[in-house]
Amino acid sequence: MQHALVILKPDAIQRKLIGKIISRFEEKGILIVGMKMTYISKELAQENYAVHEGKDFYDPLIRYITSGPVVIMALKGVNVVKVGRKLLGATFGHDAEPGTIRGDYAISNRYNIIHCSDSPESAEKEINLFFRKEELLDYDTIDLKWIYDTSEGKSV
Ligand code: FUP
Repeated sequence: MQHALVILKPDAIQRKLIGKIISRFEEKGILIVGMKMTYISKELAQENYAVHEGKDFYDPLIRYITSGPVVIMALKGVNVVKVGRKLLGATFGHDAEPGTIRGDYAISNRYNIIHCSDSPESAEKEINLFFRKEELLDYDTIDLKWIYDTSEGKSV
């Protein structure tokens, strides 16, 4: 199984969308294995968005992500990076398809509600950035055998 890091950004919290957004992941069959509500420090934000350093939207992006509490989740599921990115929709709210999280709740280029890792490699890096090992929980839910075919000893 794969992991992905998701951040419900400050606009999601201010607009009281936490429950609705988390439901999308739960209903899809994705397991939440770590979750916290916190502020992101400037240093952590800069590290998380290092690939965008130097771009014109970098400073406002850092201001935005550090502007209020966020909810950070570590997710687990088959191909969960790709699935998570699909659930989010396109980066800009006005581009994102209706039915996706950004498509339903965002219209801005920047205030786009949510972040999800874009590769398994960045997922691992981001999860290590925001969670200590002991904050990631190893458990299954009782519906696992109806979310996946587990009859052959693996989740298909
Ligand atoms: P995504 O992976 O979909 O979150 O998008 P990017 O990594 O390309 O961008 C990271 C964040 O920068 C976006 F979520 C929003 C912000 N951004 C801007 O504010 N302006 C831009 O032109 C592009 C991205």
